Amino acid sequence: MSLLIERRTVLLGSGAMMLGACSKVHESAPGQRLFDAVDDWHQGLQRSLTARNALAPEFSPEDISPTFRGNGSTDPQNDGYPEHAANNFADWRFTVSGLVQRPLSLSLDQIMRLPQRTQITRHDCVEGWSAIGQWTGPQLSTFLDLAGLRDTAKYIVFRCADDYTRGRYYESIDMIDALHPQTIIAHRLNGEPLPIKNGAPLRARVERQLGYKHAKYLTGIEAVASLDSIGLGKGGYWEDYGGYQWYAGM
Ligand SMILES: Nc1nc2c(c(=O)[nH]1)N[C@H]1C(S)=C(S)[C@@H](COP(=O)(O)O)O[C@H]1N2
Ligand SMILES: [Mo]
Repeated sequence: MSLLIERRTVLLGSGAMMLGACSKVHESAPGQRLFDAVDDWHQGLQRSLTARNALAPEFSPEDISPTFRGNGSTDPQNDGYPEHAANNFADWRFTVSGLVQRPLSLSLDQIMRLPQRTQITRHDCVEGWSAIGQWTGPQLSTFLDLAGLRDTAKYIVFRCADDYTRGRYYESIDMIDALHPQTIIAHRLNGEPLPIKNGAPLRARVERQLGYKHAKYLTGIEAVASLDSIGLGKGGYWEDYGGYQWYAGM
C-alpha cells in the first residue's frame, strides 16, 4: 500500500502547487476554464486510484453457479502434470522467486496452514461467459511478506505448468493488484479442492480483472522489475499471442 500512499502524496503535492499557481488566473474566464480542467483531471486521477483499490463485488452462497466451466487449458498433459494429478499433487511445490529476500518453495500443506481468505466472486471471460464461484486460499500478499519483497519489484509474474496452443501459459500483475486483499492463491472452489479443469492444485484469483489474468496450474510466482524479458514481453500469454490488453480491469 506504500506505493499508493506515495502516489497520493505526489498527486496532492502537484494539485496543491497548481492551486497556488492558479489562484490569480482563476478570476478571469479562461483562467476559470483552466482551473476546471485541472480540477477534472485531478478528480479523474483520484477516481482511478480509488477504483484500483476498491473491492470487487462479493456474492452469497445462493448465487454460486451450479457448474463452473473450464476454459483454455482444462487438462494439461506436459511436464509431469498428469503424474502430479495421479498422485493427488502430494509433491507439488509453489515457489516464490525473483526480487525477494528469502526465496520460498512451499508444499500444499504449508500453503493450507497460512491464513486463508474465502470469497464468492464473479468470473468474467472475454469470450462472453461468466460464472460465480467461492474461492479459498492465502492472500498473495502473505507470500510476499513471508519472502520479503524487495522494493525494486514492480510486477508479480504467475508461472504455470501448462502449455496452451502457442506455448507456456503465464500472466503478470502490478503491485496494486498483487497487494489487493482479494488477490489470492486459491486451492479450493466451492469448498472442494480445485478441479483439474479449474487449475488444480493452485490458481490465481485477481478479482478486479478479466478471466485470462487468473492463471491456473500455478508452479510459482516471480517478483520482477520489468516484463520485457518475460515471454514475448507483453506480460502474459494472451497479451503476447492474442493481442489482449495487459491491464484487464473491470
Ligand atoms: N494456466 C492457465 N491459466 C488460465 C488459462 C489457461 O489456458 N491456462 N485460461 C484463462 C482464461 S481465458 C480463463 S477465462 C480462465 C478460465 O478459468 P476456468 O477454467 O476456471 O473457467 O482461466 C485463465 N487462466
Ligand atoms: Mo477467458
